[in-house]
Order: sequence, then C-alpha cells, then structure tokens
Amino acid sequence: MRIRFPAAAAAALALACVLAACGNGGNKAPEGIIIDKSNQTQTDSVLEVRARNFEFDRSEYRVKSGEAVRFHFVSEEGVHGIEVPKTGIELRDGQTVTVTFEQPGEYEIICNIPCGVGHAKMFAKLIVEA
Ligand SMILES: [Cu+2]
Repeated sequence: MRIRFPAAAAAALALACVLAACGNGGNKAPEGIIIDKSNQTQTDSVLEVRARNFEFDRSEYRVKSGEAVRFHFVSEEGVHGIEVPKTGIELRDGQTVTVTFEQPGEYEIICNIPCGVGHAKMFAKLIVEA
C-alpha cells in the first residue's frame, strides 16, 4: 500500500496533465491557423522578427491572411524567444515555422524567456491583414 498509492497518484496526475494539455502551455493552434513546422509549404513570403535587450526590431509586424508566411526569429542580443499567444507559435533563436492565418486579426508577440529587467516590456503587435 505504501508503494502502490504514490504510483496511483502519479498516474492520476499524469492523466490530469494529459487532459489539461500540459506541455503545450495551452498555446494550441486554433481553427483557421495552419502551422507547418517542417516548412514544406511553398511560399516566398517571409516575416522576420529580431530581438535584442529589451525590444523587438519593430513594434508592429504585418502579414496577409490566406497566405503562407515563413515566420523566422532571430535573437541578436541576449537570450530571447517569442510566443504568439492563442496561435501555437513559439520560436527560439534561429527557428522558422510556416504559418497561414486564414482570417484577418490581431495578435501579440511576446518574449517567452525570462531575459532580464526589460522582459515585461518585450511585446509587439502582429496584424493579419485582409
Ligand atoms: Cu524576455
């Protein structure tokens, strides 16, 4: 009993974790956003976001809806990563993902690595145009 109970508790916890989609940070791609991590989708459109201490190279980035875009992230100074909440997009330095937003909309781009004193100020807008 002393051995089995913790095992059962751990199993229950693991199951609860699966049901709550743990490990995904709740940042799953919703309907209307297609994410191609293998970057096989054909496109000439590129969106590059560059970060330094403690800002992005632009306050606003624009992409077109219905068009695949190569979303690329570069951390030029310091250790930064980006996340676009509610889209499933998360990138580390040097990473690229191909994304298609089927609908126009507005999202936030935030730094998702605690990078220092200016961390909380690191955000930009991502505008998906019609
Ligand atoms: Cu940060």
